[in-house]
Amino acid sequence: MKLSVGTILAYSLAVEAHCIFQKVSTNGKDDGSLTGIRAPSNNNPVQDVNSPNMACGQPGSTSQTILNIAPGDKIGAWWQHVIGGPQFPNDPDNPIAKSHKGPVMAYLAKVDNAATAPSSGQKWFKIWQDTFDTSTRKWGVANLISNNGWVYFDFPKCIAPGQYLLRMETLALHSAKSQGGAQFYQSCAQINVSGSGTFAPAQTVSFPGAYKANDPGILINIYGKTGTPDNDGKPYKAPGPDPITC
Ligand SMILES: *[C@@H]1O[C@H](CO)[C@@H](O)[C@H](O)[C@H]1NC(C)=O
Ligand SMILES: [Cu+2]
Repeated sequence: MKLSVGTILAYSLAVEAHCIFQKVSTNGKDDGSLTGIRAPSNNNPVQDVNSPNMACGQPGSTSQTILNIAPGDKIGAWWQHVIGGPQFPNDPDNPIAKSHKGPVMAYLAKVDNAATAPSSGQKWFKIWQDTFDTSTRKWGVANLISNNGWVYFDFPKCIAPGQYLLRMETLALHSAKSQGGAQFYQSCAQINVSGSGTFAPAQTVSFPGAYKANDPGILINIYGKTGTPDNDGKPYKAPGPDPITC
């Protein structure tokens, strides 16, 4: 059989093993699929750091729900291969293909109304990240995979009450050695924070804008001397600002 280039392309796209952030849990309570989430409807990554989709992913699902969060809550963010979970039973690429290595990050932007605020034009600050452990040579994504797609972090105690967009990002670096090869997977959750925190970020970033295509955490060959994706055990600096400290 003679395969056309188009056929081969369609096939290789179909077997790509990407992922989507699509659900939140709060202190172990599952908030429900796509509830309070703006998620892309397909799992294709954003690869242009200047795309408006760097904020909350390609436009897809919308929700009227705003999730209530208290400072100090244990937040879970759930990533799966496609919306709903695995693409098919025993999907080996759920929650994401094991080839995908890189950091997982969380950002917040203060908004007046989390259900209606635009994804673009917001002022973001980073609240958490799981990047690369030089001692175990494990990437943040590896922790996501071993937890069936869940990443957990404590919502910072100092965050001031009000509504925010919570931007969750997985950055896959397996093809990042050429410019434009890094894969960005992000969606946003719409949240309402209670309590009496007073944190006001001294600096914020924009999406797009925060990242440059040649940032050392984006244009990077993570394959060490032995050809394994372990960054040769060297420290890795994720793109964007450092997470806030309360
Ligand atoms: C946000 O949380 C505050 C404090 O718990 C609450 O009074 C308010 O009704 C909440 N707003 C929304 C939109 O859920
Ligand atoms: Cu992928």
